[in-house]
Amino acid sequence: MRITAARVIVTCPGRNFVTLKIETDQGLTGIGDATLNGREKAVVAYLEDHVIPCLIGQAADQIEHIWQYLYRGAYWRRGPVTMRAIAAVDVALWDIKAKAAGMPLYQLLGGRSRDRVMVYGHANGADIAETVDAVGRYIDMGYKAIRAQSGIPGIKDAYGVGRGTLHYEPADAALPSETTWDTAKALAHVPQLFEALRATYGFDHHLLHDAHHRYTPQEAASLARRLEDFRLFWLEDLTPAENQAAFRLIRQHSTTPLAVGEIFNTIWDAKQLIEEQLIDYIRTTVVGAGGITHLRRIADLASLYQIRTGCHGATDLSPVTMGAALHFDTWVPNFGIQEYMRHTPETDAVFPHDYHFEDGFLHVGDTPGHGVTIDETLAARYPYQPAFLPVAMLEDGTMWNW
Ligand code: EZ4
Ligand code: CO
Repeated sequence: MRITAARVIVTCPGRNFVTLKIETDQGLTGIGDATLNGREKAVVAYLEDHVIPCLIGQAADQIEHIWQYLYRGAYWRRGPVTMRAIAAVDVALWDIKAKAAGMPLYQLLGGRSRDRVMVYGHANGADIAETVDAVGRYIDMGYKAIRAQSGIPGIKDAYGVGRGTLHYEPADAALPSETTWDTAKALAHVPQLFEALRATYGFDHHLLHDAHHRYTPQEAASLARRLEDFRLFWLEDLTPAENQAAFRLIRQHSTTPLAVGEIFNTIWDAKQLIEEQLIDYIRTTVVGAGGITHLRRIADLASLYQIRTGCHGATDLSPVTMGAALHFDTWVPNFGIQEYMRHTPETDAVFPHDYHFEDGFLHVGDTPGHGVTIDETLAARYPYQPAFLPVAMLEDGTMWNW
């Protein structure tokens, strides 16, 4: 079975998505997600100019070989653009292989390790009272695990706070919007949020929080320690992780479980964090880290150290990534949790899929392949719209980490 054609489909049903479609001489096709939030066109060019010409004529069933060809063969390794392009090819080829076998993708990975996949939803509000209400709505919808973020007095557009809809979407402006950050204000506020949540709902639900890279290691250690009594499922991205050893300081001071990795591209970004057991959950997902082929290597390394998976699943990862991730989650022995920020009805219509949510869990489908397709006619009705993620600044104008 040879690859005869491949093309990139860009669509914006409320937000931008980049999808790669691969065709074969057997009539089988597969799709993979290549969306890089706020930098979409870079991956489009990488695929169209530098990847697709090399794919034509290759054996579609040699997924590992093609992965190595694109990774080693490019000479220039790693990075979000390269690894998302490789992920798109990889997922499209796994889709084709599973269709050729007449099996859902999780069967090719080794079959089920579980019946259903626990997910966490995103609750947020302008202040603590609003966030407490929002968490209540997620509990009513059946969620077992909920991420809670709240506005912080004195901080403009704190990370994770939506504007009145269930579909929080940070990439919402044709140029980056300016938000602010103040660590002292956040450190005073976040423990109060979790105190209120535990006082209102008790300890029957898993609560999570995303710090989005804002704290220094010392501040991060302080926050993790002060949240211990509220028994979080995890505290995410406390400090930037380019310096993986920074997490030693946090670990020395707190037993709050830590999650990192949604912006990692490869196993090398997480190697020290995993080998020194500095984290509890690894957040890399299919589109972020080179597809199924590379993600399962990361999960296997993590499993040696009792670290579990917690795949990134924000709305900027298309339903194609969500579908592929659910096959991975259904198989991976050291599964922890899956992020699930629901897509809009417009997005779901462009990407018909066979997974479904029920009572706090996502259920993978049994359609051969990864179970997600693209309605190209509908996709064509939503042209690309420039959209950037915001930037974050301190009060004096100093650039900070968004
Ligand atoms: O800000 O995916 O855990 N989830 C997150 C996301 C990220 C977006 C960035 O594109 O941190 O909301
Ligand atoms: Co995050």
